Amino acid sequence: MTLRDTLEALKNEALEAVAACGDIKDLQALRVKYLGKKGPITEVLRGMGKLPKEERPIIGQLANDVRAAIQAAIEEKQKALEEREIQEKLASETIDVTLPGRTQPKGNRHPLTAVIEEIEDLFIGLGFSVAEGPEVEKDYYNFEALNIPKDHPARDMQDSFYITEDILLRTHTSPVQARTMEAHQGKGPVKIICPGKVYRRDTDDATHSHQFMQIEGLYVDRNVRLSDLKGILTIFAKKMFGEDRKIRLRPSFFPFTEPSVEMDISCFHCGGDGCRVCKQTGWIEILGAGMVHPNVLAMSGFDPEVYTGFAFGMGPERIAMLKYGIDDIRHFYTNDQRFLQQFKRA
Ligand code: FA5
Repeated sequence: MTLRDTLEALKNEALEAVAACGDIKDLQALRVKYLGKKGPITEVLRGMGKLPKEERPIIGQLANDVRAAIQAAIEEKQKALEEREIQEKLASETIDVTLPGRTQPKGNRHPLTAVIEEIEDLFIGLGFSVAEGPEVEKDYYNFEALNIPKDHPARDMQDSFYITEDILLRTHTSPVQARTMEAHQGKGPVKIICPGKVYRRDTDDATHSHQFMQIEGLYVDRNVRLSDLKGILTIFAKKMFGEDRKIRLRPSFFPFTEPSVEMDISCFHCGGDGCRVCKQTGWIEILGAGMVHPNVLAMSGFDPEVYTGFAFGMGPERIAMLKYGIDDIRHFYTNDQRFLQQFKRA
C-alpha cells in the first residue's frame, strides 16, 4: 500500500470511528489515538525522509489535510455531544411548577414556655424585672440565707440532690432572692421575678416531677405590706384565670417568710360551687408566699427596721395544668407531638 493509500484509509477509518462515537470520553480517546504524538499520522510524517524528494511536499500536504479533516470531524462531534449532554440535563432537571409544594411542618411554643412567658409579661408590666440564678447552687443560698440552718427540720420539706456537702441542685428559685438582695448591697427597691428549673427528690407522678419550673417573685422596699402582696396576686389571678377570680390567703409556713401564706383562687371551672377540678372545695391552691422574714433581709444586708418585702413562689406546670385542663405533669416533658400540637396558635 502506498503512503497515499495508507493516509486515505486512515482518514476513512478515523471519520467512521468519530461518526459512530456517542460519548465525550470515547471521543477524547479517538483524538489521542489518531492525532496524538504516537498516532499513525505522526508516524507517516516521520517516515517521509525515505520518500523521493518530489513526493515529500505532496504527502506532507495530504497528511496535513487528513489531520485537519479528522480534527474538524472530532470538533464537530464534540459540539454535538456537548449539546446533547445539555439537552439531556435540561430534560432531566425540568421543574414541574404545577406540582403542589411540600408544606414545612411549623413548630409552636411549648405550652409551658407559653405560660411562663405570659406570667413574665404580666409581672414586667407591673414593674418587675427578670432575674436569674444558678441551678447548681450553694447550700448557703438554697437554705441558710433563707433562714433554714443546717439540721433545721424544714430541710425535709424539699428533699435535695446534693453534689457535695455544700453544693446541690437548687430545690426552689428562692435562692435567687438572697442572691439578688445581696447584690443590691442592702439598698432597695428590689422588684424581681425569677423563672427557672428546680430539682427535688420527689417521685414522679401525675402532679410531681423530680425536675420542674418555678417562678419566684420578690419585692423589697420601704413600707411594702401584705396588702401589696394581696393586690399583686389578685391582678395575677384575674389575668391568668379570668376577671371573676377571687383569691384567698391561708396561713402557712415557710422558714423564709413571716407571716407565710398559701394563695387559693376561686375555682374557674365551677365558679366556687364545688366540682371535680377544685375537689368540691370551690378553691384551688396556686402558690406559696409571705412577707420576707427579717432574718432573711438581715442576712442579705437589708436593715429589717427600714425595709420590708414580700415574696412568692409558684409552679408554672401546675398553673398550666389548671389553665388547660392537663391531667398529667409528665406530658410537659415527654415531647409527644399529639400533645404539643394541641397548643398551636390559630
Ligand atoms: C417553695 O418552693 C417556696 N420556695 C415558695 C415560696 C417562695 C414561698 C417565696 C414563699 C415565698 P413549695 O415547696 O410549696 O414552695 O413549691 C412551690 C410550688 O412548686 C408548688 O406550689 C407547686 O406548684 C410546685 N411544686 C412543688 N413540688 C413540685 C413537684 N415535685 N413537681 C412539680 N411542681 C412542684
